[in-house]
Amino acid sequence: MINEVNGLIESSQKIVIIQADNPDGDSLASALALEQILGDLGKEPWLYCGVNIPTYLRYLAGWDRVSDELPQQFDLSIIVDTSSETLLGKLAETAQMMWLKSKPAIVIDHHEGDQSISFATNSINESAVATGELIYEIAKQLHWPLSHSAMTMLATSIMADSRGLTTDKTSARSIHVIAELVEKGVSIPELEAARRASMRRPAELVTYKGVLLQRVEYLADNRVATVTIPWQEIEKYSHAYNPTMLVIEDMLLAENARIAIGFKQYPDGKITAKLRANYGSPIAGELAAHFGGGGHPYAAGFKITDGRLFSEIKSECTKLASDLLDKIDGGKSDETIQHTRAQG
Ligand SMILES: [Mn+2]
Repeated sequence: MINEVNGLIESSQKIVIIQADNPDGDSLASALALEQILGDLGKEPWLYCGVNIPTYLRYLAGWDRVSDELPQQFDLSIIVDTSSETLLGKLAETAQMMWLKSKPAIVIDHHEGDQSISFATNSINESAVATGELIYEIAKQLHWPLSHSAMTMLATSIMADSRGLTTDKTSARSIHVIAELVEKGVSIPELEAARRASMRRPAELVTYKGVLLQRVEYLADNRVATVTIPWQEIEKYSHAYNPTMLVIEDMLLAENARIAIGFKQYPDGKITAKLRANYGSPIAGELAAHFGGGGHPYAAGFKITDGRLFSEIKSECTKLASDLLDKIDGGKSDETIQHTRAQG
């Protein structure tokens, strides 16, 4: 497998590196690491992603080289950090998918499971905490050159998906890879300082966060935290930051809090909700699905456009959350826990 991958890369000149339509720290840093490596191998890499790179990732140098179009001509594609064709929807919409399928495609991904990309020529899909961990090991096996910036990106990708080496998928191997990267000169404090600097916000947002926190309600024995954001505030602050995201993690810090729900009310009657659950309370996906939305056990969302009253939606949502939590606590959690695996 690895030799076939090597052969494909050796015989190609222009190589497109593809991220799915849900770019994150792992996919972007992995793509940027590969871009470096392929460039150092004398190839012409091209970065593609169907959607805009989220602002919180724009501290990673090179994000602005990611294009939402495939180049006119290329020899090979490398799809990173996904094995789901549905996450390549933008290519399908724009008919560029035909173009992609007409060339060999390599998948490098760490979401092992039943999904696969049907047109992939080769797939390296192994358990790892991040795609960057796999790329590091491939690079070692194939003796690819690893410049300082490539190694920095690989470490960034691993630290992102492992949330600083703390998630359950973080293995001894992940820590070994980080240790080797540090030995070779990567500075973890530097990565962290860069990430934190990117999180600084205008002062008015910090003040507004305080206003939102005062508005948080703890319901159903303090297990369900809710906050509601009216249109005037969406209009005023959304360009700078998503109001819900300012407080949703803090809402989950209260004792007994199990799930946090951020509602937004729009002038046309539309209501949206963002849901985050604490570890051990994987009900977010099921709760969102009840309202026609979706997501993962710990992070999900929904949108209501049928004109139902907000007060109704809120009380139904709180009640169902409480019921789902009771069900988990009662040990009848089998159905609740079975959800699509998070694309981390
Ligand atoms: Mn990943």
